[in-house]
Amino acid sequence: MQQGTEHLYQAAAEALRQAKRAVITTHMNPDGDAIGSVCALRNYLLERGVAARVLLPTPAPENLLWIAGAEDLEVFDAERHPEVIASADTMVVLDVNVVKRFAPVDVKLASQEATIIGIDHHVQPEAFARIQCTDTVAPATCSMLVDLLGLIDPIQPLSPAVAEPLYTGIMTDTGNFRFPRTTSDTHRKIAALIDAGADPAKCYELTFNQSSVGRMNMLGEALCSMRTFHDGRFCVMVITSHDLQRHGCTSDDVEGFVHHTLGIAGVRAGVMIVELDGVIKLSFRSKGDTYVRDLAATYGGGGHLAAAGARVYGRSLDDVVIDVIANAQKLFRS
Ligand SMILES: [Mn+2]
Repeated sequence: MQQGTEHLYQAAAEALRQAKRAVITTHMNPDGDAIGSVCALRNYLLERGVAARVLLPTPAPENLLWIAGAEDLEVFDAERHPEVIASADTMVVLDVNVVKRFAPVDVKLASQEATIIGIDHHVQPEAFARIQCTDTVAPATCSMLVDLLGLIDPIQPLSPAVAEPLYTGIMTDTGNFRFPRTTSDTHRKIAALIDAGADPAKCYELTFNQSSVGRMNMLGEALCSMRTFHDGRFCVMVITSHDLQRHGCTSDDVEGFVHHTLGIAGVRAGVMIVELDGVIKLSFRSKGDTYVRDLAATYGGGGHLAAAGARVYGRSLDDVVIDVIANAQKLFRS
């Protein structure tokens, strides 16, 4: 955990020790760290006799539905769920720093007495939680949860139903243990999770080796679209709505393709530009001392320093592509 934040983890641990009814949520379009963290905490709390429910802003992707507890994930329903939140004594918001990214789930629906806990590794969290644990160098929210669960009960080992979702969250958020925030501490946590019953081969197989032929063909097309700019330092991948349609793919299917932009020698930053119905989705990645978060912010988006995104409405694909290439120039000024 980040220095000076121990008391926050202690406070969160104490609140979760007292919890009787908990609601857990995470960001829209949840990834492996989001689903891993909500399932792990849900399973952990259920094992301790807490009535824990997960309410998601949008559904979990298919390739994560194998995770223990995913069968009970619920997508927020404005009719039934405000009551569930209002009757909870504890609400935990995982892997998200911005209120609008977990709407329509809303901390304002919670009772005055409820304790709102935020646990996240994104920068600059909005002030929605009473207890906010932030660790911007943590490789995953799941790795923060390993610390937190160890504080709640230092004696009892984690069950496989808790260890495996945590393993999966760290595996996915570190790009299979290769992103810069992967440290010896990460690997020590991973070792402990394997000892507690997480199966690495199973977690990889069920999460990643689940493509359709259409998705693989789409990947081929996306790779062929790649071009470099700014002396080979910026790589652009473009996916049109026509491409998606032709291969029977949705925007979920191209999730993660962007990391291939960084696979070209000399490239320091890349973008995947996806044309969807009425919106253009931008996913930025960078490495070394090149950071793309500010570039994403110029399009109203955000995220991590080296992994950020944005959505652009009401502009044509060509227009956005030209604009992004021009704006990316500033990444290489210095
Ligand atoms: Mn995460």
